[in-house]
Amino acid sequence: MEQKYRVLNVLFAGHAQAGKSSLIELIVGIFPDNLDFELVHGTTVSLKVIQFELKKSKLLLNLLDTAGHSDFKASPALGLEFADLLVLVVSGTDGFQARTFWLIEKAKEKNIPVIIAVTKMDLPAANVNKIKKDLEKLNARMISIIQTSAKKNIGIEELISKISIYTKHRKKIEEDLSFIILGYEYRKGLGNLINVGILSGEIEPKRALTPEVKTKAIYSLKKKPLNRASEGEIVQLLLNIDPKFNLGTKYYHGKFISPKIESIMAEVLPRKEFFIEINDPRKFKLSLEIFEKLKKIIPFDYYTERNVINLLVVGDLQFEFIKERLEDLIDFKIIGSKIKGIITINKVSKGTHKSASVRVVPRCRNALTVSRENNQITKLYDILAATAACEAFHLDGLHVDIYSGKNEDHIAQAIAKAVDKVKIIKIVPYQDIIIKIENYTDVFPLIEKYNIEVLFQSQTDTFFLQVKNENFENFFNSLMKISEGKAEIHLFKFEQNDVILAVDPGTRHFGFCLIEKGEMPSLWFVNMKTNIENLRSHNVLKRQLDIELTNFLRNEKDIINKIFVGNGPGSDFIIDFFIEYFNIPCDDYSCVITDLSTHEESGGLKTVVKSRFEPPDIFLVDEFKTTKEALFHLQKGELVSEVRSKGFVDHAIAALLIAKRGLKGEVIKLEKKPLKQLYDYIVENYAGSYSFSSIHNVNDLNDLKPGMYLRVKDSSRLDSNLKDGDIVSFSRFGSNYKNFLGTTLSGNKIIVKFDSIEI
Ligand SMILES: Nc1nc2c(ncn2[C@@H]2O[C@H](COP(=O)(O)OP(=O)(O)OP(=O)(O)O)[C@@H](O)[C@H]2O)c(=O)[nH]1
Ligand SMILES: [Mg+2]
Repeated sequence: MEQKYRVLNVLFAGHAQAGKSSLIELIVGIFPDNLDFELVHGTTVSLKVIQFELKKSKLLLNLLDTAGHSDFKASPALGLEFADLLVLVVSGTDGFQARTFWLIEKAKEKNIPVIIAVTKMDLPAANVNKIKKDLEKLNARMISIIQTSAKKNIGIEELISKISIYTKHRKKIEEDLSFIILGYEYRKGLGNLINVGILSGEIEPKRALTPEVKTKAIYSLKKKPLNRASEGEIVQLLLNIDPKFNLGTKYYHGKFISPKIESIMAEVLPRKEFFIEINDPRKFKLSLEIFEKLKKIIPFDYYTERNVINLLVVGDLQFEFIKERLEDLIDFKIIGSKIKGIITINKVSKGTHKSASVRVVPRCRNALTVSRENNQITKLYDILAATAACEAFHLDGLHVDIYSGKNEDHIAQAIAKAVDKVKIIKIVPYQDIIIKIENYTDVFPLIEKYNIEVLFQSQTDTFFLQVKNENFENFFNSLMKISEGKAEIHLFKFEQNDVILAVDPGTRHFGFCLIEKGEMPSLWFVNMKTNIENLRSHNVLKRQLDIELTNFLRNEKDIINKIFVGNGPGSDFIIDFFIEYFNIPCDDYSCVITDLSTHEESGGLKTVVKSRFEPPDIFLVDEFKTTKEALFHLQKGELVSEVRSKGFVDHAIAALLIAKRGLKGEVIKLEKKPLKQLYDYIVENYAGSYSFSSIHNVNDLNDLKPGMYLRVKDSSRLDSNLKDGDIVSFSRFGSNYKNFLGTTLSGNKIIVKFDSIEI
């Protein structure tokens, strides 16, 4: 029956509490929220697909209801990957809010047509003209607006008829099959079915998707068995395996591709990490099973360390969701949490909303701080209601001054408005390890498997990868295995004592990167008022840079001791500026240190190699010529993302790459016998997140006894050069111990026997 029907996938998305679910209920007669958490909290968590047939026009509508709360942003992100049409639900009383802007931007990027459904028009405060004005500001006047009310049943017919005039050309029937995993449904007797949206081609039962994975059967959402399904349809697949794919996984070219690499789901970064302790091993195992089930409802990650489970979530409400599910079954203790990475803005901004008036100030390397009438208050979380806080929750690199505000909702909206006016800058999450790989090119299977971001790939065979801390060991072992030990791995350890500022100078855009001891690199971008080639405006530009950099560097200005400048069109200009700004005693550029052999020929500045100056040395380094190429990869990854300005990513990343190049001397080479080095460096640099146990199945220093055997995973070729009986020394193993000595018992299997411990 479905075959005769035209299919249209309509995404309902909008800010939290705008009235999306209510609108769908009015159309279909079914309220989409069905999870306990959703009903208790009155907010949608996961993506729902509700079908609605328009018999007259032979149209099957797949209505996709999504979450508005930013902690569950993954659900609209997932919907955007498959939607033919976006119904942007905007509350008539609140107008445009943070999520509204984000959705309009994404729909534009993905060429998805938009209809605006203004809800709550029954309320006296509803104001559709304000929404029209907001649309004008966005240059999106063409979007049609329909006024509705779920309470008074207004505008539904008009909305449906507007939706039904859209058609989507399905031209890819002959193309290869591709689909996206939108959800899971457990069915008694059958197990887990996956809900897939077919992106192209056709699918039939008993079809081999990969050598291991086959479709056993296909069902419609109404649970009817189907002989085939094609592009645009949402159906359920029963596979020959118990599916463990993450939500948002796409299948194409015969492969399942992780959402972290491919889609805008990748934007949904974990922003907080919670540590949960469970002492009973049986319950620990059970909780992992619960987490696996929950991952089928909302995307999140976790990793374990002994009896602690570390949950990576987008925000507190998402954690609440997981916690509530766990609480019913298991006793556990929350032993801590930390914010991952920092997101901040680029300049001071003010916002007002109803009774509230606030000012937000970027604080690049601090977590969120708040003051009300000049009194410091602890955390914004304490004063903001969960559903209202929208993006403000995640703008950790901020200070917020609250001048007035009767309630939390007003304050949150005012913050969101202030933030909306300025650029948002994201900074690298610090848990990740950045490595460089040489001598081996076939790293892509591992990139998928271990959810790795490709930061940079050179034309030769060098890769810069950002590897999740918790995946590092497995990744390392696998790489050694598949490359048969050929791959050369370098680990980036940022120079511990230097504070480094790097800049990628363009003629109009400057990217800055600051690297400090024990800190993640911070990025800054300056869009110059005019082109630096215009000599007469140099003084104006220098004043602009002065303000921007002072804002970015704050107290760190005085402790910077190295500057790396990319050899670009603006390098002479920025060097001049730095000499003044940092008050560097420097005649004839004698403070500039360069290793550029070609620089003199290019007619640039004369350079003298000198060892040291106080304060900072300026290093002129070869610019990455392939910034564009890096950008190509980076935009898919998450190192940095920009919200409004296109130039930001390009230059800021280049600055980071320049800084890394500048730190070339600090790159540590891991040998192929890395037991010692791998351990040392990981423990030294990432202490707390790696334990010896996860590498060697030893839980404690005390567990290591002379005569005991230490087995490193069979798959590892780390020590393939070792011969039986070779002596292995483990140095600097904890402060109380000088050395461990071991003998290898079997070179390839790397079984090491501990011989002695020097204390
Ligand atoms: N007065 C009035 N209230 C409405 C209308 N539509 C929804 N509401 C109320 O607004 C609140 C949120 O409605 P939902 O439909 O759950 O909103 P939502 O957009 O799905 O919310 P999230 O799932 O949290 O993003 C509920 O209390 C509804 O009763 C409307 O047309 N008029
Ligand atoms: Mg809802």
